[in-house]
Amino acid sequence: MDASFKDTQVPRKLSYIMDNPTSSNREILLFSMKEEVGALARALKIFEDNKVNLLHIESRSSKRSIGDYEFIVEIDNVTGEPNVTKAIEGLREQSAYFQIISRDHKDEGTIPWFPGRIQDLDRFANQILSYGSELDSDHPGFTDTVYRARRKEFADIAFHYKYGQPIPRVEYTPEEVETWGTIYRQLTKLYPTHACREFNHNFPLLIENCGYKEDNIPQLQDISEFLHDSTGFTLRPVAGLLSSRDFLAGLAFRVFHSTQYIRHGSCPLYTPEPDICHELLGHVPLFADPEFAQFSQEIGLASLGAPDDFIERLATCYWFTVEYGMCRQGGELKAYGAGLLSSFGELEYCLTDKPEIRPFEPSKTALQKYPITQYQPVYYVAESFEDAKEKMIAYAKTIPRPFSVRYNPYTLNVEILNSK
Ligand code: HBI
Ligand code: NLE
Ligand code: FE
Repeated sequence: MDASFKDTQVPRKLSYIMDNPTSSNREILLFSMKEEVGALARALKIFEDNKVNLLHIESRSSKRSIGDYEFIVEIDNVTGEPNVTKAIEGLREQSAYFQIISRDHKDEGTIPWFPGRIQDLDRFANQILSYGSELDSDHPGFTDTVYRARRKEFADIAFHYKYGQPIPRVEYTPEEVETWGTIYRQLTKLYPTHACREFNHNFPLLIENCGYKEDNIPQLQDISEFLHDSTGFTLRPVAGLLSSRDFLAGLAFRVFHSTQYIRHGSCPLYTPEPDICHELLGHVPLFADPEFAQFSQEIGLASLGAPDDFIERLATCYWFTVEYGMCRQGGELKAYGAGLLSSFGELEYCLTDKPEIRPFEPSKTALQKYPITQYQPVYYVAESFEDAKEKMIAYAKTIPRPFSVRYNPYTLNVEILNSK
């Protein structure tokens, strides 16, 4: 009864305004019943009686309660539809164990919705917090109408993108290539001394295989294919900033949401916003490293269904590792965070004696406050990616979740395990 094939046939709203995320919402119900003849049929009857559309159903024997059977049912919850509430209440009464997974998770006890299949990431596209054609008044591109129109073109690519499609190629203008060139020229001078070993190993491969050079902005599709061959990571175009929850969820599937536009040419050496220079020069060389890829995926997996306060802590760990991480190699400090590797200004600054340096320790790092529009006053140092990964896995175990998750690399699905 897996109706997932139907999903692709449903016309999707392509709105630029944040869709009301609760107007029509898939919800997952996890419940258990005594193993006896007709148990599931009775449960399903409740949905039928209340005319609730089922999208997917799975069953298995329960590990929580021996002899019980556990069901995972995905429903189409149309908010304000009293039948759905009635069905849920009816089912709750009949089940030994009952749990709701929903985008709308203000109720205590409801687990925040998360993608279970890689295709589910298509649902993030119109949930962005801000995007290019609506720039803030202090953005250097605010009064530049040409720049704003260009940002809208890029936003449109991302809004229309669906999983499995090749990422549309873009012809960058001479001014855009010029901005890239300025950044590329400056940064490549610093990489040999300032970037970590893994970065300097992969960077030449990107020059060889993906068209990294001063006078060419590489194409996301070529890089996505390169990363897929190296670590299974792929790129998805994104119009602007996603919520931390959505952004981190992508990492669970080894998917990195990448911007495609370039920063405004007036201040090339530092911008607080991600742009193509940041993604390609900062992030991509590290996602081609197997240990780093696994580390990143662990943060993603830890985030699935986590409560809001833990999402914030995981986002902070992400910030001080993937974005602004430093590491010790051969007794010297090196940068591996993308925000450092894409900013000439901050890459130079991070190795001076101005910032404070502390060891990466997720339970402490997760609580650190940080500025987003200026150089970081504090950096955290990882001993190695493997060590950082082990620490993240241990930290993830402290997140309150009534289930654990496992990524299945064959089906590209996340499986919900009923034992913690
Ligand atoms: N969204 N598109 C995009 N790119 C990012 O780098 C990004 C994001 N949302 C949140 C975020 N980064 C981080 O600051 C953490 O909150 C995960
Ligand atoms: N400050 C970085 C840069 O200028 O490339 C971008 C950081 C994005 C989080
Ligand atoms: Fe980034």
